[in-house]
Parts: sequence; C-alpha cells; structure tokens
Amino acid sequence: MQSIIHQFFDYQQLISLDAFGTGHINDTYRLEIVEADKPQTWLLQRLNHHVFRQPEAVMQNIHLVAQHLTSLPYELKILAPRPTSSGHWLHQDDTGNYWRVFPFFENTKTYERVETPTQAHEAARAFGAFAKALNRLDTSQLQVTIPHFHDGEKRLADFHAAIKNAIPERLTEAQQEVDIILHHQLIFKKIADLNLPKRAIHHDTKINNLLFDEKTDKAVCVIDLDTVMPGIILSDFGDLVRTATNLADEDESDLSKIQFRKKIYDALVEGFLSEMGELITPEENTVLPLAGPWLTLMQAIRFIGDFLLGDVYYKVKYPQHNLVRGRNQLALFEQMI
Ligand code: GN1
Ligand code: MG
Repeated sequence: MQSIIHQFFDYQQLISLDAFGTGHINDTYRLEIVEADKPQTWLLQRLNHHVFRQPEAVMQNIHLVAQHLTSLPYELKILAPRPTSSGHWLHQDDTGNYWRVFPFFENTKTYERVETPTQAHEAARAFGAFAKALNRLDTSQLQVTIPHFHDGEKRLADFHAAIKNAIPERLTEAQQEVDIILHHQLIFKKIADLNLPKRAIHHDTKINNLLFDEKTDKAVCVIDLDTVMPGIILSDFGDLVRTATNLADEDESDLSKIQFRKKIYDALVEGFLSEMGELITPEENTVLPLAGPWLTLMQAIRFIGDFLLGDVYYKVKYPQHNLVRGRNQLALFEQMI
C-alpha cells in the first residue's frame, strides 16, 4: 500500500489507512498522511476493473464532470480526482489493480437510511441540483463505461438467462421471488417504449452517495461519479426513491421492517423538482411516479440474478445476502406499486 500511496503523494509520514464506507463494488480507504509538513486526509480507492472494464474511460468521465461543475455557479463541493505525480488519474499496481485518490471531506456523514422528510427534501434538492448542473453537458462527450447499465429490457433478458443457468438449489430457494418478478416484467418495456430524452445521468443516486454536513445536515457533495453516463432521468430520481423512502436499509432481512414512506416520497418529489422542475419535459414529468418502482424492480432483478449465478457481481457477507437484498427490494416494490 505504501508504494501505491507514493504514486500520488510525496509524503513524510503515513498516519493511518483504514477501510471506509459501504460500497458493493470498489474498495475504499481513508488515508491520513503528512505531506509538506501538513497532516491531510484523502480517500484512496481500488477501482473494481471487473465491473468497470474501461477504468481510464471512467476517470475521463469523472474528470469531465468535475471540470464542467467547476465552470458553473454550482453550490455543492465537487469530487475532483487527484492525479498521480506523473499526471495520471489512475495507478496500476504490480497485480493489475487500479488505484485512484479523491478528496476526503471532513465533518461530513452519510445515511444508509433517511430519518426525516427534511433530510429527504435536502437530498433530493442536492441530486436535483446535480442533474440540473449536468443539463448542459453534451452527452456525446461521455463514454458508456457499463453498456446497458440501466437498460431494463436488457436486465430482464439477463435475468432470464440467469434463471436458465442458475445453481439449481438457489433457483428453488428463490422461486417465489422469481415468479413475482416475472409477473411484473412488462414495466421495463413500458418505460423503454417511451424513448425518454438522453441526459448526463449519475446512475447511482442512492442516499449514501450524498455527503451531509455533520452539524447542519445540509448536503455537501454528491459522490461516486463512476457511473455518470448518458441515461434517462428516471434512473436518478428512481434510485433516490428506492433508497430514501425505505424505512429499512437495503440489507434488512426482516421484511416486516420494510415500509415505503409516502411522506418521504412527497418530500423527494418537492426537493427534486425545486431544482429540476424547470428542465423536465412534460413526458418525463408524467412518468416520474414510475421511477421508483421501475428502478427498485431492476435492483431486485440484479440482486436475485446475482444470487442465482453464485454471487459473481456484488460483494456479499454471507451466502444468502443477495437473496435477502432482493427480497427486501421486492417487498418495497410491491408497496410502491
Ligand atoms: C452498486 O457499490 P455501490 O454501492 O456504489 C451498484 C449500483 C447499485 C447498488 C445497490 C456499478 O453501487 O448500481 O444500485 O450497488 N453499482 C454498480 O446498492 O453496479
Ligand atoms: Mg457506485
């Protein structure tokens, strides 16, 4: 790790290096060093190149977005990467892993679960402000780093393939959930047929991808820009609805704790539209209520599909983890509907 850190910093002392955060894909560390006689804190991250097959393109997108936000009157902090001493966004180590560094924002916190409508409103306002700021970014400049990422019809086709190739015992275990998903599968065609306008979309606006000020509870920074790509507005509003309205967090196994909170939902609509309202087309506005169910069902498909195939995509802490997450999402989906 020291030799990796040396690629980014000419540091005098390494104070600490600790695992950080709850992401399912990358490995994140909080790094404290002394450089130029100053103690500093940074975020060091190993980018999962099995998920992000074109790491350089991911960093190019992030750089582009950071540069664009910097050029605007944009109220939130910007997650701009720090290059290596030789001017690259990534360092590839001897084992082929890719590393990068981001600023660490002190006195901030994240939520796995929203507590109040006020927090929900603030989160939605921040993600809305982010979407609004990206409105004028030319989508053709962004590279598609994960093809078909929020393509519901492709996700559904992959799910059908996962059923065919499933580990037999796992398919038996998840049969009930598989049936529920297939019962609702038409929603993906319905949304695809609308051909909503392509925008620069964050694609991972879950509530823990927003930093809040520890004291004031105001939004500080939208983080995790890995999946910024061309997409539709339902992705960003949908993931916010999926993660903020749930009374329980995504990993909760006790389904009686899952509850879609309408008051939180109303606050999300208000907060998001307070920024994005003027830019949203009438057609986008009409289908906005489907954003939550559409994205939540897609997430259930991804978790349960991964369970069927033996946990090849998401990090899991125990064998049933993906199934538990999928059940959780399905319970939320049914309440949303
Ligand atoms: C993954 O690792 P994280 O938490 O940033 C996933 C999202 C899912 C999310 C579910 C690249 O995001 O799409 O919504 O897990 N990211 C990728 O919690 O697949
Ligand atoms: Mg992510």
